[in-house]
Amino acid sequence: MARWIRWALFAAACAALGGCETVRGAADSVGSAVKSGWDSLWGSGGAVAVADVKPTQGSTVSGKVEFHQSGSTVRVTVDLVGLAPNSEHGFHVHERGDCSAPDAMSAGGHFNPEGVAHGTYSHAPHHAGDLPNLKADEKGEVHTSFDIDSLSVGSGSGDVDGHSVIVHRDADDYKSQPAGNSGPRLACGVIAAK
Ligand SMILES: [Cu+2]
Repeated sequence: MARWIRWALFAAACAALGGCETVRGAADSVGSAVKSGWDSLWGSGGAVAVADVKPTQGSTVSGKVEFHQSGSTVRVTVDLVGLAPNSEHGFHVHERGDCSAPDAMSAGGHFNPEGVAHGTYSHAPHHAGDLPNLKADEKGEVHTSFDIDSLSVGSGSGDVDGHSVIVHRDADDYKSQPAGNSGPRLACGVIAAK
């Protein structure tokens, strides 16, 4: 706060004196202070990874998933279109960054670096790649975000870089092994760090 008061007094003094080149320099340094505060809020470096999500054969589901490292957690932002209206879908990070098969089975099973059981994303044990079910709105779209502490971006055993995201036809029951009985794969996207 003191910084702002000093700057305001300085700017007022300059204005009173009629023009002052250093006002611009002072304003720039305030701007960079705001930016560094933003960076620390979003964690070291604020690493980001993105997946362009594409439909599997016979599906119309597509969109984008972003992973933002924010301190010790990752904020996952999901934007999808082409789902059935008001439907619910299992959603996970899968082991392999390979969406080449028509049914996306090339992506393998769930990303599970700790070798534990499938479960609910919010209670241990669960796969690092276990995420909350996605709920499509009345237009068949998903626009949501949530925070996950089992994943990371750019470093650590939970690093999403090089893995994939999968959207399933059915809801994940968070119990059935190994994948929550969430059915075939509607869409797949390889996750790449930016
Ligand atoms: Cu899955």
